[in-house]
Parts: sequence; C-alpha cells; structure tokens
Amino acid sequence: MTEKNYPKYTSAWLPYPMPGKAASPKDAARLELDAGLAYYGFDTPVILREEDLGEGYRIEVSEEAISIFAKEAGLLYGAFALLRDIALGKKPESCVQQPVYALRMLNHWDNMDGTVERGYAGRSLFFEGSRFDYDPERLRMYARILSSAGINTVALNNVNVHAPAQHLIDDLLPEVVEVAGILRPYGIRLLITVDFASPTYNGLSTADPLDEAVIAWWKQRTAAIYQQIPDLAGFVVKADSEYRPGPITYGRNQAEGANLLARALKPFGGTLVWRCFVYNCRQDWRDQKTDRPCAAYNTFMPLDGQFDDNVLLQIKNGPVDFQVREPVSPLLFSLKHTSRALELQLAQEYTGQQIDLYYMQEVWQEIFDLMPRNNISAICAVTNLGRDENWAGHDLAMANLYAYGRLCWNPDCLGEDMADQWAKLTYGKDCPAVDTITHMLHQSRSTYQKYNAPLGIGWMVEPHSHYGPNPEGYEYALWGTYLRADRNGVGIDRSSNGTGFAAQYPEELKKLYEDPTTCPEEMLLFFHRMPYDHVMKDGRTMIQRIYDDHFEGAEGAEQLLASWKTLEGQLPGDVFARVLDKMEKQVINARNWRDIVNTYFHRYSGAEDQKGRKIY
Ligand code: GCV
Repeated sequence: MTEKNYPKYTSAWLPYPMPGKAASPKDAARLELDAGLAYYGFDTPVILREEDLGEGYRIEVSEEAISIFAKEAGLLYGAFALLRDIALGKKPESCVQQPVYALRMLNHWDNMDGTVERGYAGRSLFFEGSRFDYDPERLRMYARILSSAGINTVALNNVNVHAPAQHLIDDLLPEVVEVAGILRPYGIRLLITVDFASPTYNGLSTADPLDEAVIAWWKQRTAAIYQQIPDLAGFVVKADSEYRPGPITYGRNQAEGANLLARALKPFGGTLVWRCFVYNCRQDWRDQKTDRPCAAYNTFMPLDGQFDDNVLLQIKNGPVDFQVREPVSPLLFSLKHTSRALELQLAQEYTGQQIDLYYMQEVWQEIFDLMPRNNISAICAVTNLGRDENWAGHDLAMANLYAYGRLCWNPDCLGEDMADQWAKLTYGKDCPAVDTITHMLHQSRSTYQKYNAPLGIGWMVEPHSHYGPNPEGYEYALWGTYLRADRNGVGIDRSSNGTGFAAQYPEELKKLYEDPTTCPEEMLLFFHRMPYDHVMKDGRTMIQRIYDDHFEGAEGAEQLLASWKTLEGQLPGDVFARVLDKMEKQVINARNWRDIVNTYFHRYSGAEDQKGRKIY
C-alpha cells in the first residue's frame, strides 16, 4: 500500500543511510551498526552476543572490540545507545542498562479518514480515505526512530474511536497484523484502541460489562486477535469521557468496565490501558460547586483496589487537560493498589501547536521532582507525528519526541541536556548551529508561558482549535473551564474554603497549595482567586506581573526569531526556511496573546501599566 508521490522525509536524529529491511531486532541491530559505524567512521569491531537481560543490555569495551550482550530488542537498544555515544563524540564505556518502565508508549490520535485529532504535522501516518494507507518504508523509518529513543509500544488509532476504526479488531484485523509485522523487528508492539460499545456493533443488544454474552464476546474476540498478533500489548480505552460509551452508560462503575476487558486480555499477557480522563463535560457555568480538576480523583479513588492486576490506569499529567501550567494530577500520588501510567502530550494542543516553539524537558522535570518515579509503572504520550516530511511539522519539535523516548527508558536522563543531545545528533555534533538551537529550546517554555494564560489559570484559548487567545471563549461553555474574572479579581478558590481540590494531595503538597503565600506563583490562579492588587513575592502587584510577563513573552518570541535568523547558512536551506516560517507565525501569535490578555485584564481591573506601555 505504498502511497504515490509520497514526500521525501527527514531522517530525524539518525542521519546515516537507512539500512535495508530487518527480519528481527537482532538483524536490525546489526544493520544499524553497520550503517552507523561506517557513517561515523568508527572502526572498532562491534560484536552482538546473546544474553537474556530482558529488554536491557550490557556493553563491554576492550581495546580490540566492543561487545553488546542482550537478547532481541535489547540488542537494538544497545546498538542505538552505542551509536548515540559515538555520534556525540563520547568514548564508549562498559555499562549495563535496563529500562525503568516496561511499557513506553505512544498514543496516536489518528482517524481512519486520515485526519489526526490535535495533529499539527499533516495527515495520518497510517490511514487515509477510511482505510489503511501508508508507505511501508516510512513506517520502518518511524519504527527505528522510536526504537532508537527507547519507545516500545504504540496505539495507532484515536482514543475517540471513529468509524470504521471499531473494525480494527475484526474486519480490519488483517491490516493491523501487517503493520504489527513492519514494526516488530524494531521491538515495537501494538496496542489497539477499542470502543467500549463494540459488542453492540456486532449484534449484541448491550455492552454491559456484567452481561454474560458481552463477557463471552470480548473473550472470543480477544482470543481471535491474539491468534493473529501474539505479541499485542493490549487495548486502550477512553470510556465515559466526552461522549464516549463506557460502563457508566450501562449503570456500572469504571472498575467493572475495565475488568471486563482486562480478563479477556489476561490469558495472553495483555494489558488494559484505561484512561482516567473522566469528567462532566456538560457543566453549567453557573454551577460553582462542580470543579473539573476534582473529577478524576473522585471517580477513581473510591475504586482503588478493585481493578485487576493487568489494568493500567492512564492519568494525564495535570488534573485538567495538558494546560500550559497545571499542578501534577493528585491521582498520581494517591492510588495505592492500582498500576498507573503517566500520560503526557507531545502534540502541542495548548502549547503552540508545533507552530510556537515549546520544549518540554523542564515540564517533565517538574513532575518527577515532585513524584517519585515508582509512583507509576509506565509512561505514555500523545504523539506529535504526522505525514509532514519533517515528521512533527516544526523541525525543532522532534526534540520533544527524542527527549520523551529517553525519559520513558529512564527518568534519570532528565539530568542530561537532551536538547543539546538532540541538536547534535540531528545536525551533527560539530554543526555551528547547535548551541543556538539548544539555547532556543531552553528558552522556549518560559517564553510561551509568559505570553499565554497567566499564573496557572489556563483556558484562555480559542474554542475548538485551541490556538491563539480568546479569554472568555470557554467562559460560558459546558466544559468546566472557567476563569471567573471580574473587576475584583480572577481565579477559582480550590482550597478548603473553596472547592476543596487542594485536599486531594498528600498533606505536604496540600499545605503548600492551600495557602496563597506558599503556593508556587506560577500556579497561584489555579488554586486561588486573587485580587489584581495582590502583592507578589518580588513586590509587584499581580496585575503588573501579568502585564510584564506578556510584554516579556512577546519580546521573547521576537528574540527566538532573531536567534533563528543568525543560523542562515549553518543548516540545510529547507530546514532553515521551514523553521523561519514557523517562528514568524509565532511572533504574530505572541503579540496577539500579549495584547488580548493585557487588554482583557486592563478592562476588568482598570489598573494602568506602571511602565506606560501600549494596552488597548
Ligand atoms: C482525543 C481533550 C482534547 C481532545 C481529546 C481529549 C482526550 O479534550 O481537546 O481532542 O480527545 O482531550 O484526551 O481524550
């Protein structure tokens, strides 16, 4: 099913010629080593040796040779790690490595009509015209890119299962089998995202998880799938969320729904990935008691201990929805008897849509600074990839995919400068542009946050598209996303005097967030309703801080553009031009955010900017 006229695509951070087709991970490891070592001019022989270290590997370096001991995908991980060191100019050293998490997942939100929900890199890599449609060569390249960073599991289809994707588990299964076969030699396994109501599309009158016929249907279907794809990682489900069917639809609870599928998967060693993004998406804005961030905890905590051991609850990093600033979800601290996966979003839905630059390492660092890494047993991210020739739409957004893969392998890598590594691997360690690119990546998050919704408030975006400012776009909507700004102040009191959300945290964090004097200022308006003249730690009023941040943020975007312009001639012309185009758009977006947010708060507060800058 090769697509005609498929665009040429970049090789991401594996610049050496793409090796031929591999039959197994061991085969792939040999081919990658042969191609990579020749490209980097490294002539010490590298020998692959079988040793069962799970997915891990051991490298032994001597004067005469380097040996990689591992089995299957471990050999490939060892090969890629060695090639990475060589590309970065590091002297290979003996070491033993094991991944911290067994499931290192990507979720594509791809629809079979070829669109990608929250996709900013072109159309789907896998689907078009309601059928599978892909370039097998590109899928191999995709698989080796993921594998080289450490990712080992992917779900191809959207968690919102749109027709005909419900048939991936029956009529379309042969084509899923083909994709699984392309990815397998790179150590990548598939998850299938299923529709909880599937039995009802197949002649049953209900999908009630306690109904005998429903239980039998899932068992039979799952067994048939495993006959075709014995290494399937499992199913992903979005249930009772944003109009998707789920157990609540049938009067049952989330554990009863999850266990139905988990039990069907159990005999085959499969995992049921069950999303916790459950909230009331039909809230009346006049209802001041219902508070969306409380929802996931309130739904899942009472069920802790009732989920089967092969259920993995997938929890978004924040309690709302990948906003530009959110605290870490309290569920990630509180569940004690259920396995958890952290869900991140590489797709920049609220963080610039791969037009604006936004490098995420710092975001993840903050999560792991608060949350011990063994609070979770897996990591997942919504991918930022599509058919664009540079994979992620914005060439520099690939730094997030690289850093993400490394994070899933071992969060200790957050101590390394992965932006610098990515730039060196992608453009060559001696490329003169590397330092500027690395610096830009590190500046990008604070720049974006300064011109976006201030101090943790979130949700000032254009409804539906989620790009660009619209402060009250969601204010009177059904989604539970309110700022509640008026002339006296802005924000929602989520302390014990308010909605009580802060009390969902362990005692120490609860105390920190409850009190506006100790609450981290970046999240002040997430937890508290504050007057505009509230005095911040540095002595400025809150309104002045909002004005200053927005002027600085827009200037920051201009500086990023100026930095990029200095790189002309230091990078391939097409890379330079593509990023230039994005950065020019980012400057326009940043100015819009600056002017609209400042004007909005100026009109409510009546406070003048102490520096007399232009507010409309
Ligand atoms: C896949 C948000 C996004 C939706 C997404 C949903 C989810 O609401 O805007 O596009 O749907 O999160 O994570 O399920």
